[in-house]
Amino acid sequence: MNCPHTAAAQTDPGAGTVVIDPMVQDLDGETARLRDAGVLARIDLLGVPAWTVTRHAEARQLLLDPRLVKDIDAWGLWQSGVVTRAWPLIGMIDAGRSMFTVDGAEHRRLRTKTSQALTPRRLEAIRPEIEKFTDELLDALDAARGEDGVVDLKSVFAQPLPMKVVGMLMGVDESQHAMLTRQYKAFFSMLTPQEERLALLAELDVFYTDLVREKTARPTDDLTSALILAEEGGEPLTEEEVVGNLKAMVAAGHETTIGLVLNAVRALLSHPDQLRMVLAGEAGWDAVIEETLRWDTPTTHLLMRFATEDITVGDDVIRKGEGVVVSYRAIGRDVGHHGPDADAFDITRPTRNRHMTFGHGPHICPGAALSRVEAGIALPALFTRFPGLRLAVPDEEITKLPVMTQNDMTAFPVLLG
Ligand code: STR
Repeated sequence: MNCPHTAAAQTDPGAGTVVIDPMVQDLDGETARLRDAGVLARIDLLGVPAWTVTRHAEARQLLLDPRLVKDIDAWGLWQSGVVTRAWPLIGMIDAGRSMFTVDGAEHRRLRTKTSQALTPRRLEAIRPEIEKFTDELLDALDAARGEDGVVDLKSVFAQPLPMKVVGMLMGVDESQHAMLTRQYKAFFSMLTPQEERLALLAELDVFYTDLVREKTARPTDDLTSALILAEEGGEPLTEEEVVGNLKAMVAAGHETTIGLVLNAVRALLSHPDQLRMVLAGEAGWDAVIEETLRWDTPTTHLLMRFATEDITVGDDVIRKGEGVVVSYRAIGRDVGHHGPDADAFDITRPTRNRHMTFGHGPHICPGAALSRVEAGIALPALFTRFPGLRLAVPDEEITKLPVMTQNDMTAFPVLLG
């Protein structure tokens, strides 16, 4: 395949390489192929080769291995100029200095305040506000019903809710939420031309830098202001570091939770016996949330880490300089970890809490508790308000967005009953 995204001509991906489809036409088929390709699989990401880890146990081990780092300068294909900013996935890796892109002691320095602000205990304080946003959006759903009774649960409910929550946390004004939603949609979509993607990332950098300067001049009680202020005796984060963390929080806090909420609703509507159990109080919403996280992960592939030394995994050797992706969807379907029926959605599954969807080790998702609170409020509120909720089209007609790393659908048309 001749790949237009890289400086050097690429050869055909070798036999055994799984080519990741940018159009996401058959996610389950692709997940099965990855699983069949082995513990470590070779993948092709728009002409760029990488390893991916597809099993729970080995992913756990690699996520604790300090020889794998986030620093893009450790990537051989980047050092040699084969991969450049012209590659459509570069924004997933070369995202500026933040807790998402550094390791070790520097990583702890960048991350501590954020993870402390997002503990279950601290989150109790914002629960009433999340409930209020949820109620308002349920009213909006009711009002947005078309003549045929159909309304898009994604654009009217699942998308604005996490944006409102992360916006409140980080101090991003409501007037900017629609702009951010539009920009991130274009950022993640593989249909967006790369020049456009780079331009929007530059615009977002200006937006976030302005916001950080504003909060530096007039601190408020949000997390962005807290990140700017120095710890007692500690060294403050630089402006670039605050901007990087802010970007990471908004992008992650909004995009991934959309998937969690919608995928849970979809799973319940297509497994009515399990929905009945939950509504009858025979199973908890937490079981729905954990099983959805395992079975239909919001993040399909997490890009990327780089080997600073040769790393042996089973019969394979990740060479120094090679890139490693973590394929969370395949890991959630690991039959060795979850049993032979790993492909089935089952909220009573004994291993439902033993998924790795939030990662593992030092970079484990700092927003995990927040997303659980959001989904734990949104899902019961939705089904309580609209007990007759159902899909307005056959489930097979729901399409995925052309996004390689996230598991996101185009729209989710429902009838509210
Ligand atoms: C998007 C672009 C950007 O400006 C900053 C970041 C850093 C955090 C990333 C985010 C990215 C993409 C989605 C990620 C998120 C962290 C968690 C989220 C990868 C690259 C997940 O999907 C798990």
